[in-house]
Amino acid sequence: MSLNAESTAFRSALEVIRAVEPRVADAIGAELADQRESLKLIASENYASPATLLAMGNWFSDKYAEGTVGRRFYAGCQNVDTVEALAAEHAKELFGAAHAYVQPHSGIDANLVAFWAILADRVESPALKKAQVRQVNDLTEADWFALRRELGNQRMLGMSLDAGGHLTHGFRPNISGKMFDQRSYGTDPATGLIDYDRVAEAAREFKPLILVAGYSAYPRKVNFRIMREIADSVGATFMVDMAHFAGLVAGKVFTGDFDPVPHAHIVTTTTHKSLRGPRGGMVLCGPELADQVDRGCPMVLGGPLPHVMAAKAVALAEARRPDFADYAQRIVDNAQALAEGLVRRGTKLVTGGTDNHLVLLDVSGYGLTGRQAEQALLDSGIVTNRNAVPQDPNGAWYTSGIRIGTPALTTRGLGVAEMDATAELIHTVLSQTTPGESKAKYVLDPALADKISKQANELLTGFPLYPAVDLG
Ligand code: DSN
Repeated sequence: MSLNAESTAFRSALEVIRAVEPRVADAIGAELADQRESLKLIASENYASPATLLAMGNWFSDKYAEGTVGRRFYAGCQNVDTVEALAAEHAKELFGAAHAYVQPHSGIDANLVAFWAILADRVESPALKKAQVRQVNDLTEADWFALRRELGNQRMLGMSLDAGGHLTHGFRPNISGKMFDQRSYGTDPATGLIDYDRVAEAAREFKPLILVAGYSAYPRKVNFRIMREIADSVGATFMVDMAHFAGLVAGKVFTGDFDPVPHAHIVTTTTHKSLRGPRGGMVLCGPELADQVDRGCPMVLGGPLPHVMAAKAVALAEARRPDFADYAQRIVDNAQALAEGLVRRGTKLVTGGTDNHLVLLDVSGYGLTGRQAEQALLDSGIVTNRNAVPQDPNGAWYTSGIRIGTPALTTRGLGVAEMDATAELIHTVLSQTTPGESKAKYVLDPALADKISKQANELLTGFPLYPAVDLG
């Protein structure tokens, strides 16, 4: 029997790897087996296509390419130029952006590139101007001192971590919280929703240089038109980190006021979440920030990863196909079905439901911490992650929440019927788990965990992962 192209490609790759270090080949094979068996509900994960995965395993990995297309610090970058330009072109077309920078290695990197571009564009710094018009070597010690003082302590207003914001939006464990004077806006304690009047009030009081919108655990749409009006009212640059919902923007589920690209001065994203590409980041902006953004490497980033840019070009081409819009809509349909299934069973959800790809459970209703719930679900074959809920009494480590998302299961083909069954499995585990003597310990009958694992696995049997890939 002749093998299809995907099976041949992955089998051959593993054979070549096995000849050098068999344990790596085994681990790669085991990862596929584990992913095939688990009910993956991590909101930030997905399954990239075989074409995207294969685009990463090649000699582009061997090439240094600091600089940008046509302006490299290394010779021989003509083929890197081809893939970087292709990825940028697909990104611009897909999102309707004037400029795309596809080099960031991750979401944090993309945000650092954006922060630098905004600082360089906005901060009134005679020393910075001097640095930009003359060679950096011409700056005196006094210039450098002034430059550091002028760039430091700029203000950023972003969504608070426990309301669903992201670490890189100005929080202490991340450099953004150390380099900026940061303040955050939360959500309305009664509804869990962003209160735009409160955001406007905070912006008026604080007068940030940067207003950041975007989230990793907020289950609702954000009105970017209103956020831009708030930014404009205080002269702030409006930045949106769309990492979580980029696939919903690409698939035209989020349009009009809910599409960040026409409203923000600068948009950052990862490429591996709902967008379903390779692990990496990207920045979109208008012409006024493009030059600064293109200085990302070497200003902020290490050498670009041309093999990942090749994979970004492939994944973005896939996202431009009509079936991606259908995929994006199914992500939201599934998240809403999952939320409804949980609510019907009495689970408490932050905001009571979802408009996007994620659902945030408040597991205090089950008498559990997020940590206990996460582990009990994992024992039962259901992969989620714990997450703080607004004003979380258990803090960011133990938490009171569980975040679940549907991009990955939707890629496998599961639909609303399976979401109701998933809600039943989650509710059964959580209602049968009792807290132990610490915030991390819990008691769950191993026989029940085993039974649920089998049921979770059965749920997946009609929806094989990477059906074209047979590793033998
Ligand atoms: N760690 C990602 C997430 O899970 O949301 C964001 O960086």
